Amino acid sequence: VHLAIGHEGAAVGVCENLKRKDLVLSYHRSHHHFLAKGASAEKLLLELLGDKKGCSKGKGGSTHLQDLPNGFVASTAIIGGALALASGLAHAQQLKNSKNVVVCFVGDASPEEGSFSEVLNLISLWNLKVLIVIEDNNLSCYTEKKIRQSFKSFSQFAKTYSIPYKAIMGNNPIEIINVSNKLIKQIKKTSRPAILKITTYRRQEHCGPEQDDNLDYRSDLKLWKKLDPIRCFEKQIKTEIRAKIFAQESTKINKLFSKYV
Ligand SMILES: Cc1ncc(C[n+]2csc(CCOP(=O)(O)OP(=O)(O)O)c2C)c(N)n1
Ligand SMILES: [Mg+2]
Repeated sequence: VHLAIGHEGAAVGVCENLKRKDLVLSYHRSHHHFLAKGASAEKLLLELLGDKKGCSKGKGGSTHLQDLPNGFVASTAIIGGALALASGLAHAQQLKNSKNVVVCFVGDASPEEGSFSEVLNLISLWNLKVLIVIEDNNLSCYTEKKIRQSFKSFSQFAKTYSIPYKAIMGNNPIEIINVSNKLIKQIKKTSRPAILKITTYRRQEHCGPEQDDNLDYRSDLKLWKKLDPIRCFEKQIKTEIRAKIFAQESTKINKLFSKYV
């Protein structure tokens, strides 16, 4: 079970802009994408328990989720695997003259796989409506990017294959909604793919519910706990509500004031 605690902003921010018929693919860390695309939380829990009433009849488990009526096509544990499916799915949409966009969520380890470059080449050449969302938590299991990757930025891939690229932080869901809204509109209008890199943080261990701060393989743990997207969103909402209440009250106070002056 690969939990997505800390990654929620990316899933909600992107899926908020999708229609039910738009299609989503995901990787081994996929619970948040499944829920954000409107699939049933109960069916997800039953799936984790291996129950027949689970979204994949209890046979897929955490890493193989599916909800076709809600446009959640599949999650798959093979790194880079979902990307190949996304290009095929988008090609099928193109042949059907469909307006649907295909969103493929991947981790920061996927550009280390050959399929990443192959898929970028194809989706660009064939003008496929694919949005690749890289959830960059800096880790592949327990290994940081700096000792895994020879390239400096994912944008280098985008440039090579002439694909529009945007990089944002993953702690502010409102910003993610706005940026991905523009990208998705652009993909639908131009029929060109795009890449969105979201810098995020994995709160738990690679697998399972534990959080072992003593393993000492992470940088910036304390800072990221403060940047948790749900916490940030809660603060933002409270500030907005306070501002609204103050605006309402101040009109009343001003009226009262003018009555007595
Ligand atoms: C082709 C392939 N190689 C290795 C693995 C083993 N593996 C499973 S998850 C994982 C880490 C992936 O990291 P990332 O893509 O950044 O996703 P994250 O777990 O950080 O969300 C690895 C190496 C795999 N599933 N598939
Ligand atoms: Mg990662």
